[in-house]
Amino acid sequence: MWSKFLSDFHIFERLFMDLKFPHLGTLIMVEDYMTNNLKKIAVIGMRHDLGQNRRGVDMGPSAIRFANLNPQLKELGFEIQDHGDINCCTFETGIMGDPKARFLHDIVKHCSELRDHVREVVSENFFPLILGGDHSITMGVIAGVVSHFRDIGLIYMDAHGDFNTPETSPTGNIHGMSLAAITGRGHSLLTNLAGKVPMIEDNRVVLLGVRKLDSEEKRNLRESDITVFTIKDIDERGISEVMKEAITIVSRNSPVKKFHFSLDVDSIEPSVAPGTGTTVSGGLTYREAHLACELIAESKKMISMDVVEVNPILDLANQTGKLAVELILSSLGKRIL
Ligand SMILES: [Mn+2]
Repeated sequence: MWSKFLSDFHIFERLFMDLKFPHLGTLIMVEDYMTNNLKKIAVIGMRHDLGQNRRGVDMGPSAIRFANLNPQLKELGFEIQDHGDINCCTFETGIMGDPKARFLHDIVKHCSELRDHVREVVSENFFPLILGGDHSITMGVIAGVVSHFRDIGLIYMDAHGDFNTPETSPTGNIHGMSLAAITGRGHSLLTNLAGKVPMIEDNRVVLLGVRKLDSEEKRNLRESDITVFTIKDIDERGISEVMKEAITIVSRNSPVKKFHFSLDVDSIEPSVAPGTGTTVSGGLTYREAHLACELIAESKKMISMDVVEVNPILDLANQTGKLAVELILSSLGKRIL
């Protein structure tokens, strides 16, 4: 009866959207979502490595599942629907095209497919958990989430800024352009993935854990309204204080008070997370990473999550795959006591 009532509400929500009362539509949607929130998880693997040039990150979803993801999520009380992997081109079958934005058209195609898939699971009241793949997939994830929930915030945890455009990128690797595209900067095929530009406004975005930026990226980030907490901020203030402020910022500036969490495992210290392509020393410690995730769980405001850049070929006996699972569990509410 209750679910029938809620599904009828969906119709009203759509009507409100169509009638250009987006906030009213969003409010109803969030109420609806919260009644089911965090009960059902849709796991989607994205075997995608065209956004960078180290082979192996396409095997990330297997490594994470192999580290016992689904049984442990079930143990936490979730209903799991594993959608398997979205198949993507490989270096051999893709077309590199313009070296300033390598594999652009293939990446747009894959991200569009992922966007549609994410939108569908979100509309069915599933929490989308996306396993990468390189960080370019986050453009597709966010495009899917914002085409259902408008105006969400974003916590982007990364050693890098991912704030390049084809004009500024020293490598042409699109995984270094994700955050720029999400906030409306760069190639129009990427920025337009959600059909609205930007997908997320700067003031709803926190970039956290950064310790390596290209010079143009640095300038563009300074000029943006994105809040950046570098590793120095974390050293000085502690991860707890920084993370709480990050959650406040992304929720305060989001009318729906919800955010997406994008976790690049290279944000963590390479001795703890060696299985990733672009390591930078001096990252988050094991405990800092866990505490960050635990605080996210406590906020109860995370609406979707992706974990990216796990590269089993560079890993040591799946240490980084196992870490990814632990951090997913912490983000979804696993507690010590
Ligand atoms: Mn990244």
